[in-house]
Amino acid sequence: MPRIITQLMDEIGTITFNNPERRNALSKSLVDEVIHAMEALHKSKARVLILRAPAGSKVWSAGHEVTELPLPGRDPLSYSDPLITILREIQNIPLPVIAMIEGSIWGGACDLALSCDILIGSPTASFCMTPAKIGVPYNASGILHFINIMGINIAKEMFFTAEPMTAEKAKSLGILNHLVPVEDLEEFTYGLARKITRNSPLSIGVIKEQIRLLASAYPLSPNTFERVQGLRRLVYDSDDYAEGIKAFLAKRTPVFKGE
Ligand code: YXS
Repeated sequence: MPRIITQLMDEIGTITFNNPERRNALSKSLVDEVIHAMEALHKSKARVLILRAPAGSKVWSAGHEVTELPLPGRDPLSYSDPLITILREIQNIPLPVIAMIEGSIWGGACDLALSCDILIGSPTASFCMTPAKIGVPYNASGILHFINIMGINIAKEMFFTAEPMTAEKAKSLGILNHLVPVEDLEEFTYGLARKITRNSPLSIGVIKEQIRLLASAYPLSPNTFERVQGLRRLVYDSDDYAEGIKAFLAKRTPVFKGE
């Protein structure tokens, strides 16, 4: 059973998550299907992509598939992790990717939505960043992404509290480009996509890549990089990281001891 639905009409490619049983959790299989669909739509001359959940969804995506998180001793968000891979794919494809958001977004799926170029949400949208809830050491490029988009203080609050942010708050912070009534979401999103298809795809693709390069232009010395990785290893080697995953799978509140 495919975990996504792919459509192409009027140079607008649509990828719809279609794994409601797992609340569209970003498993390797779902991510692989999305990446394949993005590449196929790009080859089929789509000029803009829309990433969405089915109309009426309560959950846009529940984030990383927790059962696929490695147990202590291995980096849970390594360069080749499916979630990290799809974030790069979205940021690197020379097409605007629009996140059309109905429902709640959790953990790594927030980074997925924020990796899209334009976010359009309905009032049912919410954003909850969960690494601290599970005991995961989020990765450096992901944290930089949040700092760039919402500023340091809001990013800290999202990561430290693991509390959902409402659509209204996300709009006020510029995280959402547009906040529209749920009944208008589809028409508004496709209307904006159509405007993009009328403009120069070459110019758009280059401007997207320029913005990505300029936004990530933070040179890290090797020493700083090694310090970041060492700090993250302390977390993913910890009992707290194991406890966070065990508690999630057992559907109970984790008891973190700070070790
Ligand atoms: O009990 P069954 O077997 O039917 O499975 C349930 C859930 O366990 C499962 N499920 C997930 N499985 C693996 N990974 C997930 N992220 C995940 N989310 C859900 O799907 C089945 C239906 O879920 P259920 O019964 O809870 O649905 P609900 O409608 O009552 O609640 C929907 C949610 C999204 C509020 C709830 O499922 C939820 O809180 N999910 C976890 C959200 C979350 O904490 N995501 C973060 C994943 S970790 C991650 O993204 C990064 C590593 S990080 O944390 O660093 O950002």
